[in-house]
Amino acid sequence: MKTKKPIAKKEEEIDAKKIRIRIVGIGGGGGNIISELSKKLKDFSSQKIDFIAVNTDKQALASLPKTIKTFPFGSNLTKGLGTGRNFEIGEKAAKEDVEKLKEVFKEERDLYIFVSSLGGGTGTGATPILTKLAEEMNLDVIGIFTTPFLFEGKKKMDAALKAIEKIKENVNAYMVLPNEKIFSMTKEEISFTDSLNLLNDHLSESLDGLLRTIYLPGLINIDWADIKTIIEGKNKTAYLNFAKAKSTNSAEEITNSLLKSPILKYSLDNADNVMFNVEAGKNLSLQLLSQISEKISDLSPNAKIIFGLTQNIKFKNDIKITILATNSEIEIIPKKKEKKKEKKIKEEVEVRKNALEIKEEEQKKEKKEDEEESIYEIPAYLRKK
Ligand SMILES: Nc1nc2c(ncn2[C@@H]2O[C@H](COP(=O)(O)OP(=O)(O)OP(=O)(O)O)[C@@H](O)[C@H]2O)c(=O)[nH]1
Ligand SMILES: [Mg+2]
Repeated sequence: MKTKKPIAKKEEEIDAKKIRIRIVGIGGGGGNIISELSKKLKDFSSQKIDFIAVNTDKQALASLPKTIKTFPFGSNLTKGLGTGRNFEIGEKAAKEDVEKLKEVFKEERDLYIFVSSLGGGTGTGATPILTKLAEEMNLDVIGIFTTPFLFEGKKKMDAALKAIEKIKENVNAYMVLPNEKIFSMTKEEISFTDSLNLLNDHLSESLDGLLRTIYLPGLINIDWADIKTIIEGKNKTAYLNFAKAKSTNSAEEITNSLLKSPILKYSLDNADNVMFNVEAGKNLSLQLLSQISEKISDLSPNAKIIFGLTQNIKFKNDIKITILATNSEIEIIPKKKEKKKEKKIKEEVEVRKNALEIKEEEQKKEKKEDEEESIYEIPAYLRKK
């Protein structure tokens, strides 16, 4: 009997590897993050992934690596100097230059990833205009946004939240990373810039995992159609995270670190699509793989689950797993630590009160039973045996 050649699968794979992605960083923070990412992804040709930074601040654009295309806008209004933290100016500048901004989408791409740090003037004002343009052109967009630290003030946070409200209708899926979460990423005192880099690095590693999943051929391959399935639709929340481990770690440890991102609180309970890809050396055991897969499936009972496996001989005993899940609740504004403590104390008081009430009720019940039992001649403790 002739064995059938898997021609169809091969063609699919080639197609998937041909897809082109543009990563757009908007404003200062967006530019910083994509600059970090471009360093991580330097092995991918610019034919596959290209980077473009959009800003009103020409000096900020000039400081970016040469691998990033720069796209200044709004010079009439801002003279190339930024918006001075004024998102109304950012919005106005984008609206005035809307025809020029369309050029960001002039070359055809299969997917756009928008990265913007909300709270300042340019990112907050211009991102909703850019996502609206993308929606009008029927483009697939994943949005990744950071929200400001709580100490930066309510005004900035409100502006960021308002922008998210405008943006989310116009993107397939969006992820919100609160800068406030950086506090839980380190115990040590850290400079402001280094702290931002902690988040930027983590996000870059996650995105690196996603893009490798798309581009590297897999033993169990995730193809472009799979990614499209995950991000199909509009206004979906997204959770993208990675975990690095050793093949000696337990499935429990690995899944826990995958599902507990330090920068994004998320639960898989109501997720509708979950894609995860395992990149590992030859030593990865089938048992570990199946246990991890089972745990993820158990946690997201209603989701369509897409699983991929990429072998990387350089990895030896290392494992990197990347997860992308859509449509579940995300925490956009994390509570301040003090608030958390306050809540915990309140809950403890609540529990204690309940325990006292229950104890009292039990005592009353026991007393009543004793009284009832006392009418029998045989002592209660003998009857209970
Ligand atoms: N995670 C992260 N957040 C950043 C970074 N840079 C700035 N931010 C945050 O993003 C908010 C907006 O700052 P920028 O991105 O510099 O502002 P912009 O969009 O360039 O706007 P203007 O400079 O006011 O025109 C800040 O309040 C910070 O909370 C970064 O590199 N990483
Ligand atoms: Mg700026």
